Amino acid sequence: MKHFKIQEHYLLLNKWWETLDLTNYEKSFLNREIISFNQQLLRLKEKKLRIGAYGKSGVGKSSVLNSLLKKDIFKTDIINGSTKEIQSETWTLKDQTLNSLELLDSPGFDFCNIKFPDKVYSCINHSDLILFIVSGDLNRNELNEISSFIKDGKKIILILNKIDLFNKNELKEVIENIKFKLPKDLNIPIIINNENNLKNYIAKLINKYGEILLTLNSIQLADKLFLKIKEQRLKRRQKLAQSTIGKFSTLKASAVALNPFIFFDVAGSFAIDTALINELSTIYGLKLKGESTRKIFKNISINNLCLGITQVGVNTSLNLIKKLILLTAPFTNGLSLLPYGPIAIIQAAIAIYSTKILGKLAAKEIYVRSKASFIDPAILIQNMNFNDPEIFNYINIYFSNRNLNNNFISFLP
Ligand SMILES: Nc1nc2c(ncn2[C@@H]2O[C@H](COP(=O)(O)OP(=O)(O)O)[C@@H](O)[C@H]2O)c(=O)[nH]1
Ligand SMILES: [Mg+2]
Repeated sequence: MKHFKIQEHYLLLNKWWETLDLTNYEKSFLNREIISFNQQLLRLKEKKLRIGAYGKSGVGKSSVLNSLLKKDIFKTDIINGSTKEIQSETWTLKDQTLNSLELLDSPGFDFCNIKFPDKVYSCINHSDLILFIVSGDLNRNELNEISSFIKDGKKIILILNKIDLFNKNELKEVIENIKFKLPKDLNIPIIINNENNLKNYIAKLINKYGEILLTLNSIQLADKLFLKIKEQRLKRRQKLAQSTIGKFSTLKASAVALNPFIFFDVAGSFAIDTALINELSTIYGLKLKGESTRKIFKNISINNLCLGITQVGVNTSLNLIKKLILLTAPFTNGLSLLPYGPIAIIQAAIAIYSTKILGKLAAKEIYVRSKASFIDPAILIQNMNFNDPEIFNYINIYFSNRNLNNNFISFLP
């Protein structure tokens, strides 16, 4: 653990950020996220760890932080707390690898006088470490807040405050109850706020994991921003792709329907499909050479027999009918040309339908291939080695949730 290279991670993350190449629209769309990520990146560079206190009103958040600071910095109040906005204070702890520590005090999450409750959650959610403060057994709201943090991949410590209000047996029971309600696999530490107990625990934890917590949190924030950018880009491409597919369907339908010659379909249809695949790949930023286009085309046709059959099979059988009609035409004095109209319409409908399916499938195929061109900050986390379950478990939870949210198939045409 001593060899953890925080500087190296900062450089990698900074490089990722610089090469991201955001458009002006993206910059204004994600303005808030970008600002807070920049701040985090700066804290990573300066090795500044941020610790946020969170909990209901009146549990003693401000008091706990004051006891850590050994100074009455944050205002406390008998009636449901007096903190109305997030406040911060630098905490000097001796014997640490980090350059500085910052403590954030927050209004109670259940406090109805807060201007922007979402902002409080998201600000504390950006901290590298969360002190979740309670003054007794956990209620349902507290559990909900805790599970949100866990889903967001946050490292939290539960702090039991106001223990002077319990006798020994009651205290034991409260701790048992809390333990029972917390998720078992995460081993969230429950620390009693008793004299120097809490300070010693945090000091030890930061000494061992401070740099890792700061780095992981920075990468996680980068990752969350990355997913947002990706979603936004895919949504924009979805619109473009949809209109391109529409354009090609119409093109093909008219080519098929208007073409009086029976030879058009196979060769002409392939040319249009190839052009569509190429145009879609340009939209998704994937440069395709002729060979890859054919591969995508082949993949789609093999994996989607139905499409192949509608496309080729129906075309051929209709062509056959068309051919027969045309062939018989001279012998029937043009009478048999009459059914040619409806057949052309059916063919055009099939052309539209199959081109739409082809476009959707091609976009999916192209998207999967183009994924490699996104630099994914999560890879940075995967490349970090930690054998410590304390860190490893909560990163795993972050990843399983991330992968659930990282299903971008719905943003494809
Ligand atoms: N009995 C007792 N009261 C406490 C303790 N810690 C804080 N308090 C009191 O609880 C009230 C609310 O504390 P405060 O820190 O303002 O809570 P916050 O709203 O979570 O910031 C204040 O009157 C504090 O004096 C404690 O350990 N024991
Ligand atoms: Mg307070």
